[in-house]
Amino acid sequence: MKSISRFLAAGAALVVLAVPLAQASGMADMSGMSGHGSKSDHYGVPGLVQAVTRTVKIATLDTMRFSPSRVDVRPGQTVRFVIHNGGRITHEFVIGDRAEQRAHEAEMEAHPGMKMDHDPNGLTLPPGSTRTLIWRFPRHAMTLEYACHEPGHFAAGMVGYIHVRGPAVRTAR
Ligand SMILES: [Cu+2]
Repeated sequence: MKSISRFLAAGAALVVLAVPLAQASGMADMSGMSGHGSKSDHYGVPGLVQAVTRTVKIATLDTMRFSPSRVDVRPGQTVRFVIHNGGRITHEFVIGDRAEQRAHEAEMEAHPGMKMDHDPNGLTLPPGSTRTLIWRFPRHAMTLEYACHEPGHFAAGMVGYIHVRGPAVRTAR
């Protein structure tokens, strides 16, 4: 019985995870049709692994920097970010526009130690870890930021820039 209920719990967790992702990609496909939607519509949505056309490696540095600190992508492109923390302290990698980064920073100040892994646009990276985030960028040109919101890091300049520009990528689906 115990294993069955554990199995059911795992299934329920998968459904809970799958629904927001499906909703997010559905919304992105309707971009331009209506102004409302999730807060992340306009800066992209979690991407599907089958849609990845490019991998970008980024390192978090204990000097409160990302390397590289600038990435250029094309509108509509789905990018796999592979983030490596080779340092001695925990860092984050959170994608968003400036308003999202400000809001996230305020949230982290209010709740220190909070782990952001439940947000689809962010990762927490303990020392020595490598993690992956797949993101599909919006179909319009804009500048996004990736930032670390561990206490004091964003204020110290731990932010990078993603320039979405050039001809849009044609997606198969
Ligand atoms: Cu950091």
